[in-house]
Amino acid sequence: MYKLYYSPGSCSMAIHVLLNEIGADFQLENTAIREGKNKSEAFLKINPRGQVPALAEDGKAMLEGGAILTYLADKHSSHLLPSEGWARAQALQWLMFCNSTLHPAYSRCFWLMRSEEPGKDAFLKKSAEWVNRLWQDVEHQLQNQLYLCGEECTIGDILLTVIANWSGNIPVPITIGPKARALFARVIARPAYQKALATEQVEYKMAS
Ligand SMILES: N[C@@H](CCC(=O)N[C@@H](CS)C(=O)NCC(=O)O)C(=O)O
Repeated sequence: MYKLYYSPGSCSMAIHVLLNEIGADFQLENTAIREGKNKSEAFLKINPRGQVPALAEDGKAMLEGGAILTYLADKHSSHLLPSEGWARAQALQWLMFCNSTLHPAYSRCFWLMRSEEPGKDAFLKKSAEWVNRLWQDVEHQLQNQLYLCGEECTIGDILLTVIANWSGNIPVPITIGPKARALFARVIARPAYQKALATEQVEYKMAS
């Protein structure tokens, strides 16, 4: 039995969706960031950085969303992560793009929004421009295909869809193209995604 420490709508939602996809036996622990539960003494023992996701299994805890997604997909032989070769390399590349490039680009905006430093508005504008540039890359990738890696959904598409839904929280317009929005519509239509949205009580706002 797994236990997922999550905060509604945050990056941990991608793991929640994957746990549904693979039909895993799991429990959820709401570690709501808005309520400061990620900074509780109990959770800091699991992740001293106070960040979700964390996945507990057999008395051990695993951190870092990209690694958790890869671990679960491999362990449960999920079709959402090809098992070898170029197809796997591409799926990992786009997962890492979401986890290590797009997610930190949004995080930078959120940090700046909370900052009281002089000149923060100019930095926020620049940071949002970078987010928009990354969405242009995604749109380019989707010109002739339905998903990031071709015609099949992979775990990167799920994380991409989760991250996109944060866009309305940034007070600078985030522009996401029609191909990406159509991808989000396909991804959120999956029963596993619908179930996670309902359980976390999150409204999805970015699909076309
Ligand atoms: N690299 C980490 C990033 C995790 C992360 O930034 N999580 C956010 C939610 S999307 C969080 O917990 N933020 C609260 C905080 O940093 O205090 C991962 O992929 O697991």
